[in-house]
Amino acid sequence: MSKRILHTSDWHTGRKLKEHDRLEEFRKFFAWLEDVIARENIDALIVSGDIFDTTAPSPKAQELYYSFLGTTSCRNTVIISGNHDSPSLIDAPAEIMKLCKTHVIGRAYDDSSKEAIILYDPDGQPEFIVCAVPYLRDRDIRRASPDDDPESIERSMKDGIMKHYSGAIGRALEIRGDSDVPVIAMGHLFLEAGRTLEDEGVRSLYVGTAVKVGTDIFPEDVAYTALGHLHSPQEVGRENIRYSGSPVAMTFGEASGPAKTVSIVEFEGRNFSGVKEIPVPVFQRLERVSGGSVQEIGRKIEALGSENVSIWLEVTYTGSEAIGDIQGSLEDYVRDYPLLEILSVRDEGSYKDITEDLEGFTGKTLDDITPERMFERLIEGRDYSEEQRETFKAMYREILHKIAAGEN
Ligand SMILES: [Mn+2]
Repeated sequence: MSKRILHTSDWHTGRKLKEHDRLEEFRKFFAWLEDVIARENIDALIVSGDIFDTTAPSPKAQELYYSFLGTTSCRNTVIISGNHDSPSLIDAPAEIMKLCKTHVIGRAYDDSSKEAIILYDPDGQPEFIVCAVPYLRDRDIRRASPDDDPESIERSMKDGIMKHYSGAIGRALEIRGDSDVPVIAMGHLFLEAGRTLEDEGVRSLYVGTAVKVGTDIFPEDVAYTALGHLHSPQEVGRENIRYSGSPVAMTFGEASGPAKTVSIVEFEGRNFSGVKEIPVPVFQRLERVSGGSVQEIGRKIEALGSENVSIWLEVTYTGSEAIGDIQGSLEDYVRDYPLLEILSVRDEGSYKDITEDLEGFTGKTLDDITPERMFERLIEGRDYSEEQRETFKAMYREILHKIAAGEN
């Protein structure tokens, strides 16, 4: 008989957009998710990190999360923390969560074999073995040394990640033995072949510059690898290694990218037998509008307004003529459409002066330039040796990584 899991990640519950509350969207998402779980006869729910958007989510955001877990019809749930989560906040209710068949792993164990978890079917037989490896922080996998340089840090982090996974997966395969129970690996990390929205021309603050590892850390014996961290749904290398992607568009850039999905994965015996992506409805439309004049932008706003649905707008003015108060000039257009709301206005013209000075940046806005590229540009003109340059770049990447990971 076949068995199925629902794989999702990167909920970022409590996420705000330009200070706009999005709790209503998350409430609708959880209701929709529960419908899918019931309709599709899901045996286990697998959530691969970034449960909350910050390490200190609001009580309202936590209420949505706990209400969903307390009422879901899913028999078993496994949740790991991501780089945005507080490991101790995720772990705090671990014991009480077990009462509702939910396993949470916030902080990595020193002994990673403890992250191999057995899920049981209603007859008390093992149904899945899950390697619930949370996002691995520097201190989880590496001992700092006074001789550290950025390259050795990266190398030892990679080694630490490999070792940690091999402990968890090794234990899971040992438990499985000759049985027919599928082994599922989880992770919140950046695989080398993973695609980010940045590759599609959208800057993403969500990924940062975490250490990347190869797909070879997941042996063929693992039936399925359920990943989180990258927000576009995608398989990496093999059909059974996947990022489910985030269910709610985090930014205007994400909203214009690939459709949001959750993944339903099927197993025959111990083997992966197929995956289908279920598109997540858009609970709040986000649209980018740009134009070289207020009138041009205004016409586009009117066209969206006539659709008569709630739309949040990000407006970009691309004209060269300086306009004092673009937001004010556009209010006349939105006034007639109560369902439209302008969340942000970008004046590309004002960036031009800054970016045109910088060779290679002409015609780009600050949003198109990655922090790494800007830093490279900064040190290019200076009298450093190639070796010094590489060292500075690696140190800079390390800082970005720590910011993205929410570490201090
Ligand atoms: Mn994320």
